[in-house]
Amino acid sequence: MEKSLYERDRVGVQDCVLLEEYMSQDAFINNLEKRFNHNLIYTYIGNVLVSINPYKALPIYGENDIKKYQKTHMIENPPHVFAIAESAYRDMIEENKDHCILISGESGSGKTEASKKVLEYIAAVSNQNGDAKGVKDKLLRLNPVLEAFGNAKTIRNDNSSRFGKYMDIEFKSMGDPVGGNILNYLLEKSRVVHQNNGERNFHIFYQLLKGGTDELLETLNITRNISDYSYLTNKDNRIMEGISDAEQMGEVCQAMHVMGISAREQGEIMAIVASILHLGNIEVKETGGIAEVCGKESLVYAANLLGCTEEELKLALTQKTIHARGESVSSPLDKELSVYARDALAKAIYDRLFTWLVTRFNESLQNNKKGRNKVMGILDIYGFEIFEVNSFEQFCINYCNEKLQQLFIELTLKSEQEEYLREGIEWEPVEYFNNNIIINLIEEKHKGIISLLDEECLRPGDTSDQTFLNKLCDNLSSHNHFISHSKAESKMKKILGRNDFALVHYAGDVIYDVNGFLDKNNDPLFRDLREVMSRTCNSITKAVFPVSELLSKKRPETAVTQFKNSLNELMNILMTKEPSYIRCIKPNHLKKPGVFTRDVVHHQVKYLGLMENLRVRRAGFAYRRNYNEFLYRYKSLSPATWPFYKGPSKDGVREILAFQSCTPDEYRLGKTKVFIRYAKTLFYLEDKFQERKHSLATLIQSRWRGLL
Ligand code: AOV
Ligand code: MG
Repeated sequence: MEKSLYERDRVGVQDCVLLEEYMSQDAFINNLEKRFNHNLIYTYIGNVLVSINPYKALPIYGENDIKKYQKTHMIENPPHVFAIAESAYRDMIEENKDHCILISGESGSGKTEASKKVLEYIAAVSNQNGDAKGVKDKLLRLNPVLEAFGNAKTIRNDNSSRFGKYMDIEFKSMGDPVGGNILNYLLEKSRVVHQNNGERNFHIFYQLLKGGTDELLETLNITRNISDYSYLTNKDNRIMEGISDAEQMGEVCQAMHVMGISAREQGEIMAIVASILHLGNIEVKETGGIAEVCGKESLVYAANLLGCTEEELKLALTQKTIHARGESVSSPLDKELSVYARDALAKAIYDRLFTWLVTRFNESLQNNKKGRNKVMGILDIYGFEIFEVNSFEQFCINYCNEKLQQLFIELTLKSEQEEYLREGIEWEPVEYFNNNIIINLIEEKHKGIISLLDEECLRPGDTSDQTFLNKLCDNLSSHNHFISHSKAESKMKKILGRNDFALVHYAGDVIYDVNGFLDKNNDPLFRDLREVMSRTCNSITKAVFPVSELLSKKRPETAVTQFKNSLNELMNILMTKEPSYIRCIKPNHLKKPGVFTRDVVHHQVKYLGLMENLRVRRAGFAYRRNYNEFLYRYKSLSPATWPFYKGPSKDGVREILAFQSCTPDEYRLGKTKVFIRYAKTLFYLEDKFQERKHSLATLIQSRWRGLL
């Protein structure tokens, strides 16, 4: 049990509910810092794990560490992501409940790494006899492929997830994994054609150029030279420290093989990736307002790889056909529209390829044997982010983080209140910032930002990003969490441009540039291009651009509405499961080990609501423990319970507390648990226990000596 309680002065307390000055934010951060300086990156707030990114490999994830946590209770070992995984896993098997592990924190704080550790742990401790090896192998191989296609270097994180991921692992009643399913959310596909300075395109492009065999590159007509491709250039920084794109390529191909993707399909996938690079190199010039493709080489290569004719692709890129009353009329595009069409095609192909991969993985992980299985979900999404210029993508990402924060608040408050009610202990209400107000600002029907954006996208007539911004300002200016240029105070006014609006998010103020909002939300892909793609010989592009889509008369939902609906579905899924939380914190903005910048941590502690979390968790009581467990540890502290005790454990606990002269103010006895109000009471009991243990040991030793 709490071995390191004694080390509290040197390395801090492992559960912040035991901090004597638990109300003070400084004490809380001091504790995190103390622990971080000793490479203790994990700390609890009750059953919530706080994890601080060490930015260096720590020797705490080995086989022995896994063994240490296996079949143990959370309180028996120091805080660890393995303890959270173990507790969720055991509870799922023993209590027969679905679980989910919710990982949150800002970009670069360690969510994806934590999710991988959870998976590794589960794979290591489940089905040790081996007949689920196939499923486990697949679960472990998923990440390299998903990351290759869905992660990229941003200025916040060298391996930033540019999509949201929720993964369910399905278990048989004995705890053997039998299948899985992934839900993916909104890939940031604009990255395919444009990246900001210091950032990269998705990893797979570099992996292919650096790690593909000579033969493959020759077949795809691509070089190893990154600067040959316009979709990969214009950036300052293309090299990533410590990551070898070439080596990763091997791992990705092997993983695809394990996932059941055939060599032929892998060839088609790489053909698509290469075709996008060629598409980016197609140049368009304009004569008399009419676009014309120049430099045919890239066009030919792209058409070949996708499996259409060069002529078909060229026409689709330079003209637009309107079908009406059985007739079709084609009109030429100008240069701007033609380049737009080219980029839209590149983004659409990549995005659909990504979804195709996820679908294939799900087929490969599908459990065909039906029965009542339990699932454990792991949620790892893109974290809250603020860049110099924030666009539609950041709006969606930050909105998603608001939703998760809301879920966290609702569920932690609810479960604490329920526990108090269940135990018959009086509940002392805790003030909590409820971010519902921001969610309403975004989601509310008719008046929320999403509704206004959709309205502007669907409204016929002269609409633009600017008319959308005007609409926002007209409707929302009085809202406390919305700031328009005209409403901004002078300091903010300077930085808030005429194209901007700002939202006061739970995690900070973010200025959004409306440029591109309408287009990204409408996400149009000209019909001519969709038609060509539906006729391609590459079986993947053919499958992901189905003819049925062309026949459908229904207007597809806008991007933001699709996202909103899928997030709400996700919230419903999560609400039905027993949640565990990992709250990730970034110690500095430099991506450096050993640097703990208080301001940076302070900000995250504040917006993650960790202090409120702590207060809720304590709600007046620093510590709570099941009667049996409490009695087991402290029974030597009262003659009524030592050495033998046979009565009800609640009475035993009462005896111990009375014998140790604890006053009624210091504790409450619930139905199944004892609640201790002050950490000092617990520390007092602990010290007494240690003294007693020591004197008992000495006594036993001297008896032995006497016998000899
Ligand atoms: P994120 O998932 O929270 O960001 P990551 O999990 O990708 O962040 O972590 C960022 C980087 O920090 C990793 O690539 C590692 O180099 C390092 N790191 C994180 N956790 C650990 C750990 N436990 N031990 C060692 N290094 C670690 V984003 O995906 O950007 O929101 O969208
Ligand atoms: Mg991530």
